[in-house]
Amino acid sequence: MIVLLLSKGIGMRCNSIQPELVNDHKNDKGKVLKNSESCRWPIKAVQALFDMPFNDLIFQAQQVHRQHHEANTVQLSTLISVKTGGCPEDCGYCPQAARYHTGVENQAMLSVDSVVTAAAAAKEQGATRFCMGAAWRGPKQRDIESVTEMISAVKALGMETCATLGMLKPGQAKQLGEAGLDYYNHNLDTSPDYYDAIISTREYQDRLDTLQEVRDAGINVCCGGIVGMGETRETRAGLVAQLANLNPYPESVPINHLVQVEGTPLYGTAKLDPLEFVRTIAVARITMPKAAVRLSAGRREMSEAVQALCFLAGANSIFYGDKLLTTGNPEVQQDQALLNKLGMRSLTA
Ligand code: SAM
Ligand code: DTB
Ligand code: SF4
Repeated sequence: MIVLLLSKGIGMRCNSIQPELVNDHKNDKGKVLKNSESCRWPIKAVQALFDMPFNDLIFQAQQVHRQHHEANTVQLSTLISVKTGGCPEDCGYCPQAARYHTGVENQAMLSVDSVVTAAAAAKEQGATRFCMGAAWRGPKQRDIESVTEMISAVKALGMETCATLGMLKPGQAKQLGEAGLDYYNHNLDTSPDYYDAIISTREYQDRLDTLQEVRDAGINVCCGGIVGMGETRETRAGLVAQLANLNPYPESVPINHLVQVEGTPLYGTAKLDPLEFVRTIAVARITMPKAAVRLSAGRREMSEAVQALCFLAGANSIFYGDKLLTTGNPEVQQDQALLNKLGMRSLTA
């Protein structure tokens, strides 16, 4: 039976089969975070959602979606790679890692002018957020100085700003925030138990530490992961549980489908059943009711029907524009046609 639990307190809702209501929350450093009546999602409860009959799961996700969001609205974010390739890390999915031979050409930092031109074009096409990505382990101080210029200039166009620059050292998030950064994207990528199969050059805890820096600087957290990397359903549930148990959970949750790029270790991984991807979106929606759940990388390889199911399952944000960072995304006209066909409208600035 599907139960809707309402907290007795400040009105935070836990929609689920069996979430646990907790008052204090320990983060992974063992630090107790106070003033945080929230839901804790045991992996078993998240797995139980994944295991529901498909129609029941999608129905519940759509109900949760409608309690917290406008049903037919989607937020559009455009990506740009401000520094491409040559990354020292070993993320097994990534075409920008220097150690894999993927054909991605290294490109030095873009100029502020060219970033602003691209942002203005994205705004013209209807994007409300502009996300700047860099192939770094983390930014150096001089990188922060260049990126803060870009952030302020994009912000001045009246767009929301987002950056994804890798791990942040203490103090760096604050500088980005002061420049006008609205969101910082840093993904957990997968569950803690599968993590070592994908990345060895940084720890799971490093990612959690960066997310805490972002939180502490008062910047919105954009944090999600990738599915289709050969993981099990339990691993997908583990990822969603990690995200949902962040306190508070991220404002924005990108669910990426692995884009397989020749030359990366994950190239040739067995394909994930598209309905399992839809389930992941639905479970993210139910466990993080107020978050924007972004149907992220991998849309170009998805049918319109699967994308429509993702929207039905509660996705309400997409990457918009012909390119992600180095790989393709559906053409703008194609996305506009899809949204029209579905009677969906985009958020306006
Ligand atoms: N270098 C920074 C970092 O790793 O934090 C920022 C850019 S990195 C490309 C941002 C995210 O893109 C990764 O964490 C991963 O989740 C996603 N990503 C990278 N390559 C991908 C691929 N081939 N398919 C799906 N998602 C991918
Ligand atoms: C996110 O979660 N997905 C985006 C964004 N955040 C930076 C990146 C997807 C990258 C796909 C592979 C590429 O184009 O290089
Ligand atoms: Fe580097 Fe980011 Fe790619 Fe990892 S995901 S190899 S850190 S660019």
